[in-house]
Amino acid sequence: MTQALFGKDGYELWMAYEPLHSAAAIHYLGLCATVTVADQGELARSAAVELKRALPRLLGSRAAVFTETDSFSDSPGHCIAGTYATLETLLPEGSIPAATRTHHAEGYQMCVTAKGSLCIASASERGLLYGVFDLLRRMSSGEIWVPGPVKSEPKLAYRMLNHWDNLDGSIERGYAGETLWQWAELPHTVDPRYTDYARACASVGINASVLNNVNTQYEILTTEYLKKTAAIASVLRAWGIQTFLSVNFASPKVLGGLSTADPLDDDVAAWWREKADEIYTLIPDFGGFLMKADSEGQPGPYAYGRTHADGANMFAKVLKPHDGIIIWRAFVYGHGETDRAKKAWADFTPLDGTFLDNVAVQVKNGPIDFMPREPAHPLFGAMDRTTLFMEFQIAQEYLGQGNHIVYLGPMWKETLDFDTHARGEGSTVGRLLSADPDHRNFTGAAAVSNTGSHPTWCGSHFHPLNLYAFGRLAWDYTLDTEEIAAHWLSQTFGHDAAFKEKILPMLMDSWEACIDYMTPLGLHHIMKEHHHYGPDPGFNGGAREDWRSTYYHRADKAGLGFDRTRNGSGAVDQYHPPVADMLNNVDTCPEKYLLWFHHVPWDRIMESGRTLKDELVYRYRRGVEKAEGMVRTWKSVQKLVDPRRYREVLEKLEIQAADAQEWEAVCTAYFMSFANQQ
Ligand code: GCW
Repeated sequence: MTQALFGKDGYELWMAYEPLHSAAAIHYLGLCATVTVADQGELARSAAVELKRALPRLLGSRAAVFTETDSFSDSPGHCIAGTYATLETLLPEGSIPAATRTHHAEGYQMCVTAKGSLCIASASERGLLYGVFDLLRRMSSGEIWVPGPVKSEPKLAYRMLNHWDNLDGSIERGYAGETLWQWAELPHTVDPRYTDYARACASVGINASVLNNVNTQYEILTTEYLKKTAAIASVLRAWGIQTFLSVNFASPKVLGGLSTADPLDDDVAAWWREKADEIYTLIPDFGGFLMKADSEGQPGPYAYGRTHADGANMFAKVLKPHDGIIIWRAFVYGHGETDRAKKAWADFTPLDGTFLDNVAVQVKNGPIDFMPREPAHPLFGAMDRTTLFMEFQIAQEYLGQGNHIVYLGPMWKETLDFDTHARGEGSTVGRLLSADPDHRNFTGAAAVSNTGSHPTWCGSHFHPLNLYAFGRLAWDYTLDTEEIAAHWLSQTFGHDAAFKEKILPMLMDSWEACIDYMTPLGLHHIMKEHHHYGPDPGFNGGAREDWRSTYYHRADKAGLGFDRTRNGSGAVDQYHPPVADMLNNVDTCPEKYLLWFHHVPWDRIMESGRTLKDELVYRYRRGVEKAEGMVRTWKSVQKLVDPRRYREVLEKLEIQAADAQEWEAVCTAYFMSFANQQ
């Protein structure tokens, strides 16, 4: 029914390039009445394609005219985009201001030449592509940019999406339809949607994509599937995206017929070498492998008495001659640990310094599992001699999935700004991640994607914001999350100031709202079993203790929360001393993490002056009120958005508000049944 409503289906994401209002259009026509893309390579061609698509839409009938380099004239009103090497052959020496010049392989500068042309200059064609997208972002967000010198370089080298897509088309923790990858028809039919996927990624600086689930299917490494993968990789390559695969540790046994997958066995290494050679013949710029080993039933080196480093290093050696990398996940838990939050640190810190230099250990943002709020993972700052990549989750497995509108930028920022004190004050996770002490340009962040075949790509008209924000923050974690959301809003919904005034604050508050109605004050993992949607704080069954809600909240008549202090599990001491001391003390532990680290008496007086018991009730109520407020806010902008998007978003917000009520009802009834025993 909603399909029949007039309006956008969301397919174009933030790249609809709506006509600019006349002042902005005139302004930008004055900067790029004619456009020249000076380089000829594949990435420069993509940049030109995007400009040719965007400029006529943005600037209307007087759209910019494209010229060839031989007719390019360096003068005001012209825009030239090119690599330094090419520009030096076209422009007189000294034309490009040196001050903002970048030598970074992916960086770019935007400047005005001595004669007045707007210039997007870069060390590589990939930088050129990012520079072009920067200009288009400024234009399409309605910003009247007065060309001052801009220099931009990514703070992280690998900015990756991890798809948890299965070969049967389903997506683990996917809430936006089936996979984008049409395996059955590949490699013969190459869906044009791959190009649009790649454009969207490139537009926010994403440069790597792991196509398949970390819970793998072996078939991905068969020649048949490698050819299909190669066809996707060819599309992604044109937009600067390197293709990676998740592989199964036991592949040499299952696919290769060997009797073992022991990483120290010569035949096993030889099998992987041969497989890598095959892959690189088909995909010369293949990025490498992502590995989930000895985690949640996936095979790994432990079966052979080997360590994660033994496993990772075997792959590192196999991939090294091809310049590939192995990304080894640190998401391990269970067996021999009383507190799940402690397991990854316990298993991985002893291995620091033993990983080869093309191994990255990929660590989730927090020590449990993509909860609505977690303290930063204690591995950040604990492995000085190992490259750590960040793993975020864009798919909102535990945050209302495809239904709740929750802007995750502020959540990721909180982790990136978390001060580990690893190298003294100011050792934030963001700084540690982006530190590149030996100049190997080997840093990175990944995020579990929320994309699928849904018309909006991500599940609703607002879910793409999180994909966008991940790319922007992976490029530069110091960016302001409000500004990121503001740009996205204008690019997606247009430039109406009244709309933005209402919706931007709604988005900025949406994460705290979700925490309030789901897991306030440091509560975590009290969702329903398996699918993780909806509340089930009383859940006490199932296969494993550390999948039970009661394991995490420990409610009893004395109080609430998991004691991870030195009197409890001792997890606090996995952090550096000033942080550990701060978290260990109930009076200095931030309230947002209180029940994560402490078992707190129900009558404890909180910062608000309320008891814990009353504060909990208050927070759940506040969350519901915020969710209901989001519905009202959205209704107030009805006239400012097309009917289709208005209706489809309203439907989601109504689900969110109803779910918030359920969370409040279930959780307060459950927790009060303990508090009231006092
Ligand atoms: O969050 C949990 C998910 C699993 C996932 C696992 C992981 C891919 O519930 O579905 O498996 O994390 O990160 O490996």
